[in-house]
Amino acid sequence: MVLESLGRALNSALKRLFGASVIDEELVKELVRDIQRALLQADVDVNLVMQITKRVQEQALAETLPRGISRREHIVRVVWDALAYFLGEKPVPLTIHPGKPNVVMLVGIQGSGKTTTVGKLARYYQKRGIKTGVVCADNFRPGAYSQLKQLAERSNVPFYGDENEKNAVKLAKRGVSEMKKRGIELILVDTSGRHREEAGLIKEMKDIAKAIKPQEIILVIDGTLGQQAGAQAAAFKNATDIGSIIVTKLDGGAKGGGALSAVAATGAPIKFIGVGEGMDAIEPFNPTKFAGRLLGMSDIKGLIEKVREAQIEFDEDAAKRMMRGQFTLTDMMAQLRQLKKMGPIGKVMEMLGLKYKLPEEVARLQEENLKRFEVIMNSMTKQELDNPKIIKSSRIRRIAMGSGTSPQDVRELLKQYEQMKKMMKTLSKQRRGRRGGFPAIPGLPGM
Ligand SMILES: Nc1nc2c(ncn2[C@@H]2O[C@H](COP(=O)(O)OP(=O)(O)OP(=O)(O)O)[C@@H](O)[C@H]2O)c(=O)[nH]1
Ligand SMILES: [Mg+2]
Repeated sequence: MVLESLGRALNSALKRLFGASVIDEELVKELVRDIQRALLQADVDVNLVMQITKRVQEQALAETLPRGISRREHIVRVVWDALAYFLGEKPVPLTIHPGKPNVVMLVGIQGSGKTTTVGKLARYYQKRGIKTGVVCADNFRPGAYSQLKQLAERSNVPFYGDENEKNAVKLAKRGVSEMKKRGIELILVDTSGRHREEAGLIKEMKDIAKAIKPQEIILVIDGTLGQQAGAQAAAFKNATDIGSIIVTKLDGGAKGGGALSAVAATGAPIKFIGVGEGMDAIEPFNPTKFAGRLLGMSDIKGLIEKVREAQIEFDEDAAKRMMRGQFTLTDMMAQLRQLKKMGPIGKVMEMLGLKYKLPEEVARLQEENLKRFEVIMNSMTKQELDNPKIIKSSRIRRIAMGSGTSPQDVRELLKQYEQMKKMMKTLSKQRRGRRGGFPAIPGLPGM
């Protein structure tokens, strides 16, 4: 597993939580101490460690618990959130415009894993249907040419290189134009790592970048550097505004946590991580998922689902449409499904800061009803679902026949729909009378 030792330590900290009979301040203190120890061992910067654990301490015993979540689950989630936050929170994917040449250049100090990563990325994108090619612009290291050529051949990816060219800028330029001629969509340029420090690296990066105008420059950082990786990331981030980062070797050394958190702290986006020597050992970096895995995903997977469900799936487009008075049967079904998960929709309204008492029948709607509605709706056409007004007697008969229900059942569904539609109208009027928007609550986009 990636960052095995950190994961193990964090997981055993959580086990203490699940094993305890009472959860009190003392236990949270112990938990926090365990987490601190685990993070410091993974070479996470002391200040970051303090911030992470402060967050945990403050939120662990918070007075109100999210609906349906136990104190233990809440604490796991707080820890998980804190870790994700310090790993960068949001994933930032590499943007590739298909059908056009996308030039991506990899730089990094000696031995950081550039060539290997070029090979891995080529394979990764080739597999996903992007025409990918690799360019060897490293004329410094003997063997660089054949190293990349072999990797390319193994994945069946076009390769460009020239062992006799002494000028790296020319080499890069020729390689890129060659790949463009061949209609390659993702052109990955491997550069030399003759530098041992950031300053020299950045000078050469600028020279080559001027010549080939990459849409993105990726700094490859060795994750075994631990928190020292932060300095490299910071220097790089200051030098380019089209930069992102790949942290490699997170399968090895115990310091990967330090490297990831230090890089994330600079604000430079980490797009992939390298997790092994094999050609498939690369993963898009998703801080939230990664944090979950560190904590032992199998243990908290259910929790994540539970929390997600409790956070009300919220389709912003649908909500906006509804507020304009456009409310379809499909919308109703989505609402009813949420209701099933969430308890009374009135509660949802309350959370949105709106006072509305839902008609009793709707609030009491049972699962059985929901299932029948679903069956009935399956026999409707898209037109009917979008515009139930057109459903008159003959259509009602057809739908009842098709779904094995009675016309009365179909009418009941339509009645339910009318009621909810009315409610949406009332809501939307109420909203217009207020100060122009829903207050944002956690987990829900503001409107
Ligand atoms: N365990 C592990 N090893 C890796 C990973 N990425 C690269 N390596 C190894 O690190 C070593 C150096 O990798 P290269 O790709 O040659 O590094 P480079 O940056 O191109 O090196 P130079 O061109 O000399 O600057 C090789 O032995 C790779 O197999 C990784 O994610 N995990
Ligand atoms: Mg190399």
